[in-house]
This record gives sequence, structure tokens and C-alpha cells, in this order.
Amino acid sequence: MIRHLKMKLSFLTLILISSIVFATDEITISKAFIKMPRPGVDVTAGFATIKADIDLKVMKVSNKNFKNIELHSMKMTYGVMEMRKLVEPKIGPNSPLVLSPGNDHLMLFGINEKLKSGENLDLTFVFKDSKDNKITKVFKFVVK
Ligand SMILES: [Cu+2]
Repeated sequence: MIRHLKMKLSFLTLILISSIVFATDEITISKAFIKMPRPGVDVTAGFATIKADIDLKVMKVSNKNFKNIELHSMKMTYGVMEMRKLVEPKIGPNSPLVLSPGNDHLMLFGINEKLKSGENLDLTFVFKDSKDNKITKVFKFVVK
């Protein structure tokens, strides 16, 4: 009886530990910034590296100060910079989403309120995991 109880307890402990492990932050961001737009320009770009230890797709990025935020790829074709909308880009344990100047980036359209250099903006990212569960994360981007 006691032995049975012990087994039950350790099983519970195991569940507890594993739920704690799964509850840890599996999506992290670094080098997140938004480029200060040139005066009179209504569009700018954002950059960051997003890592995840599970497979994810980026479904949506938003912030109330912008009408629309898209993910773009950038490619040189015959000396011309070509931007394309990225549809549900993937992030995986060994493939972070790297958004950097001259490469893939966030494109932020329709700025409502003027950006100030050094201010932080919260961008809301909606992800979907491999089981189609929605995961919402808010990441800070600094304007510079
Ligand atoms: Cu773009």
C-alpha cells in the first residue's frame, strides 16, 4: 500500500516536472529593432532573430501603431532588390527566423503615431505549432 502510494507520488512528481519544462519559454527573441523611418516616410522595416525549440509557423504580426505588418524576403535579381511577402514562415529547433538588414525583414506599413528614437514597441506575434495550436507572444522592439 505504501509502496503503491510512493509510486503514485513519483508519477505525480514526474507530471509536475514535465509540465514545468513545457511551460518554460520556448520562443525567444534577440536583436529586435525597428528602423527609424526617414522623415515623411510612412513605412519602415524591423529586424530580429527568433528562436524556438518546437516547430512553429508565424501567422501574424501586429502593433496598434501600424496599419499592417508583413514578413518579407529580399533578393537581388539582376541588380534589382526584390521583396516578396513570406507566407507563414517556419521556425524550428535548428532553424531560427533571422530577420536582418538586406535579408528577410518585417515591413511595417501605415505609421499612426510618429516613432521616437529609443522607444520600445510591443509587437504581437501569433504562431501556430504543429498541432495547429495558437501561441501568442509579445516581443519588445527598440526604435533606432
Ligand atoms: Cu519589405
